[in-house]
Amino acid sequence: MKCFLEIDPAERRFSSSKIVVLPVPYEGTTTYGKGTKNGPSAILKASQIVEDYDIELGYEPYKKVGGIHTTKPVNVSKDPHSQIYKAVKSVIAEKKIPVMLGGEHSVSYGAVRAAKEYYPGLSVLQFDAHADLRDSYHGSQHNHACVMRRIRSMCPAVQVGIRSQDGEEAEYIKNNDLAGSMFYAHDYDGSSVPDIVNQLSKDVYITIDVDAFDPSVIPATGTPEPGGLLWYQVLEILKAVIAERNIVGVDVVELAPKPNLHYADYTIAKLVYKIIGYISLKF
Ligand SMILES: [Mn+2]
Repeated sequence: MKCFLEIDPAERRFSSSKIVVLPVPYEGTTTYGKGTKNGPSAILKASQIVEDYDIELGYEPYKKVGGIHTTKPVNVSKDPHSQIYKAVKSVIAEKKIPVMLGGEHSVSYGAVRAAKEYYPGLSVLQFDAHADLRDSYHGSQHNHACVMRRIRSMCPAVQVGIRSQDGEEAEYIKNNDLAGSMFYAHDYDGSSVPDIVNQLSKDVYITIDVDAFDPSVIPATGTPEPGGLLWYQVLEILKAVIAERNIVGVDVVELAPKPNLHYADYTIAKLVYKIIGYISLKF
């Protein structure tokens, strides 16, 4: 597997890099289209042609964060959730920011668990088409459709771009008074950005299921839903949140690369670098 961006090996050292990219090729419970285990390698490959220089920021973000280190793929062949937890914890323990590339969405659980240990006041910002608030699905509490239910049992969350949930999830939202933290796609516009920021605590973990994007932006995902967010809408939210909160970890999950649709892989590689760019504004 390649490293993130085509940069000099000296710019990829763990010791100096504030950003550590972790490929997590885990796919255990996908529901519909398959292939998210191939997400990390496709994103890393596409990152080779992402321009190092960011026009919006006017510099090369990787230089400002001391370089970007990419780890070996996390071994998820056995006990994936604890392997992910350990890998993310080892990065946070060094005061670096983990940027995890999935893999299916259930990978976020171990990462948030690790982050919460170091940042007890943690909150989570989720971009997703799906509420992911089922208690269990297809017999597993660690199905990708349950990840936000698991995360909400650990810390508060704000959910953006949602346009698919079932009746049980609707009940859960109602019974737990969570409606104010759900930003549904059908009535989303930019005026929601300050409200999203204000609902997040000081330390924030960001999880991005790429199906939050409209399928015209990202068609390569296992469970696509029409009516999603567009590129600049997502960037606007990310920029505001990253400027006003302390980002302690990030993941981008559920890309399922498809032949002849390499623009989707590239878009996610670029998204990851935009996030690193917004984080670099604080260095
Ligand atoms: Mn989803």
